[in-house]
This record gives sequence, structure tokens and C-alpha cells, in this order.
Amino acid sequence: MACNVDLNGISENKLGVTLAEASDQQIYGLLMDEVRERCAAAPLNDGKRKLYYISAEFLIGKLLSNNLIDLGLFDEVRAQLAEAGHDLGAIEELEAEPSLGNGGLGRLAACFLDSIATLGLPGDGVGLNYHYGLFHQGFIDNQQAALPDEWLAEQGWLVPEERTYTVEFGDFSVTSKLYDIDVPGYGQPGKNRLRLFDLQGVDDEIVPSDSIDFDKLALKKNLTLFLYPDDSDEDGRMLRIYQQYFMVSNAAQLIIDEALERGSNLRDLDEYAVVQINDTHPTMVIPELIRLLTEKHGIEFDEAVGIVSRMAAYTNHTILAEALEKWPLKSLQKVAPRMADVIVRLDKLARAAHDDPRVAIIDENDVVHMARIDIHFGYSINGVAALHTEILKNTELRPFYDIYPEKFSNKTNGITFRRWLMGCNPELAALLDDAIGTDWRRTGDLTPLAALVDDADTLSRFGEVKAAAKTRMRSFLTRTQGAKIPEDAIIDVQVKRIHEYKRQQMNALYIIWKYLDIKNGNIPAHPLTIVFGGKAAPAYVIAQDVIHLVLTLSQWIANDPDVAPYLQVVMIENYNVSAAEHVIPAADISEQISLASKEASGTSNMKFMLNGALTLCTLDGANVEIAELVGDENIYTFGASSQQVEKLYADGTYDAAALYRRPGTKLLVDFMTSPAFMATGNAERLQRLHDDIAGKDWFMALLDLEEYIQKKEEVLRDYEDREAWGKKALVNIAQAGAFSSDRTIAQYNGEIWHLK
Ligand code: 26Q
Repeated sequence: MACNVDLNGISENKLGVTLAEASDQQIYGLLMDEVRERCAAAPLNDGKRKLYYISAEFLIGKLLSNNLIDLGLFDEVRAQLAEAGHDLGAIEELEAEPSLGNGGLGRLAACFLDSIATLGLPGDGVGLNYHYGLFHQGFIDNQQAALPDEWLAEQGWLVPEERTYTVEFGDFSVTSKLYDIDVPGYGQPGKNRLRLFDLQGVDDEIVPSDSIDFDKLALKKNLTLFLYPDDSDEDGRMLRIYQQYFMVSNAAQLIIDEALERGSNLRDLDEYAVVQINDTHPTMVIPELIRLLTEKHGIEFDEAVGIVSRMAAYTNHTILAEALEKWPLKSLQKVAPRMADVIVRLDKLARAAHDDPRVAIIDENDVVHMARIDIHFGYSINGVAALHTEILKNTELRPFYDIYPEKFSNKTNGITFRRWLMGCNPELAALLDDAIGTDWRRTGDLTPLAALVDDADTLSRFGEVKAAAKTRMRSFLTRTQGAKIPEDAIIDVQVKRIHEYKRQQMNALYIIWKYLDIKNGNIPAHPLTIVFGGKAAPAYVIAQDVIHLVLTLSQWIANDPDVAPYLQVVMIENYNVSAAEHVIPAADISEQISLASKEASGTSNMKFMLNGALTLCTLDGANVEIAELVGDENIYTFGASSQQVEKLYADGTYDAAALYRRPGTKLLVDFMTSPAFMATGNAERLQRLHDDIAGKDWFMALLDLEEYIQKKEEVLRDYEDREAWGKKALVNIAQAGAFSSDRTIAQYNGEIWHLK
């Protein structure tokens, strides 16, 4: 193979020492410089029509390995480092992970940027440069502590740009500045950019070092400090609107300027630009573009509405009513009065066309329903998994589907194989190269592996790959939080934001069941390690209580010598992309146990499958598509169907108290409030969670609990047949190609964006 990089030469040149003599810190610096230079030299992807993927979140993860992969240098660099006694993984530990996202929607945006660049399409991400990101999660007294995440202090990827804009709010204006992060594509020369707007005059000093409380009224200083600042009070909600308007006003000005630079006369703007609106957080870009086209560029209102309606496309990521954004018109008028005027006019247009209050943009309480702006004044609405899109069409957005059936489509989510296979599991990537050749790296097609599921060599090699990944995960968890995990443990993982609908509490109730079962003398054949990870919104009290329950169970079990050798609970502190990269390759069991109908898609389900974990799941989101692909014998499904759940909500007949009273269930729920357990934990939190589950249980953990316990026990029994298990895992890997984000992006482009 041709030598594309000579690290030893670079080291001798720049440092005056051999690669073997250089420190990890020095090598990190060399690699950063090398990668940055190569990214800077790459030409921008071009084409007449350009995509702007606007998102409040981009959960991009560390970039060193990712960019080495995209530049085609990863394997060579790893090999040269290994030869000189260094480990790329250890060097990448020195990189701070950007804190620009919170969960699935943000990680999806990051996978999409990677795939857009890989397909050679012209498309940039547009978002904000949050100085302290979401927040850094610490655990103190078995509870979540939210701290500022100081990722920016050591950031090497941001490239400052000259561009600045003025953003005019109702009673003041601010100036922005722009930073870019280069996004190279895999196996092709061009690049795109992630464009992050920041606030000139932003003041990091107004945030204390040990909390995320800051002056929410200091808007000229705080607009780009945090992602999703606490909006449980009025000041917080206003800040959110200011922040969103700051993001979209910058985005709209950028879109118009770049189109002008490329020859648009703005009446043809939709031929030059398409905007993908990632959930409703960037929805105000629609009225803002219309405002700019009319006020600044002399285009008539109706014509501007037409232009923008041909360039705006919206992705819905949630069916939870509370996550569908609604803002009081008064608040929007205070933040951006002229943009709010446009919304009022859009509402009039929508009302004139459709005499149905269910589809009005501004409701009878003068509240603006953001998604409705997207649906009336965009040309595309998509859901993120087949089931989710059906629910949108038939239930949640039914009145809109009746009006605009042609606007609706499904785009099942995907994940980039660069990060979630080549980067995080190079041993598995090497196995695949040897087993089926290297085409999969370009095409994402892993189906040839299906012919090898009975092949003894492939099976035994898969066992080695999984063992190596477990070793890496074990040392990661020991290094980061002192957890010691038995070598032969079954690794069962539930990592995702903490939310009642995701039902981490149901998993916790299983743990209580298992604990009692072991206490009763049923000793498992293999130790079981249940790994959790995820942050809870600081204002979401029940989610904090669930974290507390899990951490308290972890401590309780660790302190019980009868049970500790067989059962262990680990909650990863500050779960983020890097942690995911360590944990996902090591997993045996992927927990995807949301209440059916509530998880729009899920994307970790795809990452686990790709890395050879078996899925234990409800038929929700993309789990449905995974189950169809791998067949019933290669997945473990349980629980009420989405139709059953929707009916329970519609009829109001779910009775948590009745389910709680079943003796087997009561025993488990009451364990939380048993005196000794309460004494170990925080009584107020445990009592509140207990009472919530026993009396309300809005997301129905008790509905599926018995079936969940039985199914999980079946999974554990099946684990004992190592060969049958390995075959199932290989079937899962072989079918995972369907979830490459390259496939997803090809569909967005073919059916929505029409770039190139
Ligand atoms: C809305 C209003 C007020 C405050 C906060 C929000 C808010 C913030 C973040 C609403 C939604 C989000 C994030 C949603 C999200 O991450 N959704 C996930 O998107 C993934 C990618 O499509 C899906 O796979 C997941 O199923 C979905 O939960």
C-alpha cells in the first residue's frame, strides 16, 4: 500500500525526536496539525443548489480518528503509532469532546454531515457555538450534578471566519461571529463545513465554575453559553427564543449572502438553497427568510412566501406532545417583532386556505405552534422511522396529512459506519474485510456476511473481536470511574437520555427482581453487568429520581456479598459520544425498551446491531425495521404494541394502581421504599418515584414489566449457547447495512433535496 503519511519523518522534522521518543501529547499535536492542514487544503463541494442543515444540536464527538478515517489515513496512522509503541486510542483521550448536542437528534445531525460529505454533496451544517455546551454530568451522593462543560478551552478544530452579521432583536441588537469546523468526506476529495455562529461579546465569566446557574437576563452576554438552558421559568423560556432567533437570523443571512455570491437574483433562491429544519428549534428560519426577502431585498410578500416554501423541509423527531414547541405570540413579538409580524401574516394565509382550527398556526390563546409553520410553508415533512411516520400521518399530524399528503414521507434514520464501525471497532472492521472483502466500506453492504453465519472461523473470530472490545470497555470504565467488571460478564446496555418513556425505570425494576432472585439462591451461569448512561434535563425531576434509583441500586448491590459476584450495575458518568464508542462494541444485549409508539426511531439500536449485540426491545421506532430484517429468531421482542398503547391513552383506561397491586409487581416497586434501601439513598427521591410509578406511571413501565422480566431471562439463557448466540449476532451485523446514514442521505437527496 502506498505510504500516505510518514509520522516518524514528521516527528523528526517538527520535534527533532523519533516517533518512538515523542510523548502522546506531542504526537497529538502533530496529528492535529497534519489533519487540520489536510482538511484546510480540501476543496469545498460545490453545485448550484446547496443544502443548509440547520440544527440546535450537532453531537459530533471527537474528530481526530473520524477525520483520519475520512482522509483515508486511519489504519496507516494506527499501524505506524503501534510500531513506535503508541496507541491512537490513548492519544485521542487528550482531545476534548465538543459539547454541542444532547441526544439522538444531535448525533443524527453529525452522522448526516459525515454522509453528506461522503456522498460529495454540497451541504453545510448551521448551528451555534455553545461555550459550555449542554452540561457536564457529575454524580454526587448518587445524584446528578450539572456542571458547565468547558470543552471549548482546549478546542483545536474551530476555524474562525471573517463573516459577521447583525441580529436585531426587539429592543437591542447584537453582532455575531462565525467559526467553521471542516467536514471531510470518506474516500473523496471534497469537504463541507459545520458553521457555528457565536456572539461577539459573549461572556464566559457570568457562569460559576460549579453550577450552570447564570443571569438569564444578560442576553448580550449569554446567548451562546448553553444548549437548552433551563426553561422551567419565564426568563429561561425567553432566552430559548432569543437563542433560536439568533441562530436562524444568522442562518438566513448566510443563506442569502452565499446565494447572491453564487449568482442568484433571490427570486430564484430556491434553486440555490434548500433548508432542512431539524425538529422545530430552527423553524423561525422560515419567517426570517421571508422577512429578509421582503424588507431588505424588495420582493413582494406573496412571492417571498412562495420562494421560501419551495426551499424549506422539516424533519419531525418526536411524538411527545410536550416536545412539540409552542411559543406565546407575545414572546415572539418581544424577541423579534418584525419576524413575528410575518408569522401573523402566515397564520392569516393558512386560515384563509383551511377553515379548521386544528391546523391554525396561532391558536385561540395566541400561542404559535411552530411545527405548523413548517408544514404549511415547507414542501416536505418527514418522520424518522416507518412506524413513526405512520403515526404522524394517521394520528399526530392527521389533519395536515389530509391536506398535504404529498408533502409527507419517511426517511428511516441511519448511522455513519465510519465512526460506529471503522472508528470504534477496528477489529470488527478487519474481520469484515477478511470475511467479505472491503467493498462494504464504500457501499455499506454487509449482506455477504449472511453466507458465513455458520462458518466456524468467522464465529470464533467474532468471539475474539467481542472479547477485545470488552477488554477496552473494562479498562475505560476502570480508568474513568473505578468500576471493575468481571472478565466473563454479560454486558447489557441501556444508554440514552433519561426519560420516562424510554423506561430506564423498568430496567431498574428488573434489577430489583434479579437481585431478589439471586438472594433466593438462583445463581446465574455468567455474571451480569447492566450498564446505564445518560443525562437528565436539570428541570426534569422524575428523570433525576430515576438516575438516583439506578445509582443507589448500584451501590446497594455492590455492597451485598451474596449478590455482587453475579450482578453489577454501572452508570456511566457524563455519557457522551466517546463513552458510546467504548461501550457499544462491547455490548452483548442492546436495551431498546421504550413504550411502544413513543420512540420516534432510536439510533443506538442501529449502532449496537452493527457491533453484534442482540436487541431486547419493544416494537417501537426503528426496532420494528430491525426485527423485520433479522427475523424473529434473531431478536427479542416483548410488550404491548403501539396500537394497544395508543388505545390505552385514547380511552384513558391505563390503571397503574391495579398493576402495582399485583403481588409480584408490588414487591419490586416497594423495594425502593423499604427502610434499609431508603436509608442508603435519598428518601424524598425514592418515595416520589415509588408513588409516581405506583399511582400514575404515565409511560406505563408496569404495563410490560412482567413480560420484560421473562424475556430478559430468556435472553440470558440463550447467551449460554455461545455458538447459537454468535450466529444471531452475525445475522444482525449482516443486516445492519440498511441503517447506514449514507443510505438515508441518498434518500433525502433523491426525494427531498435534489442536489446535483
Ligand atoms: C422542546 C421544547 C422545549 C424544550 C426542549 C425541547 C426539545 C429538546 C430536544 C425537544 C426535543 C429534543 C431532542 C429530541 C431528540 O433527540 N429526539 C430523538 O431524535 C432521534 C433522531 O431522529 C430519534 O432517533 C429518537 O427516537 C428521538 O427521541
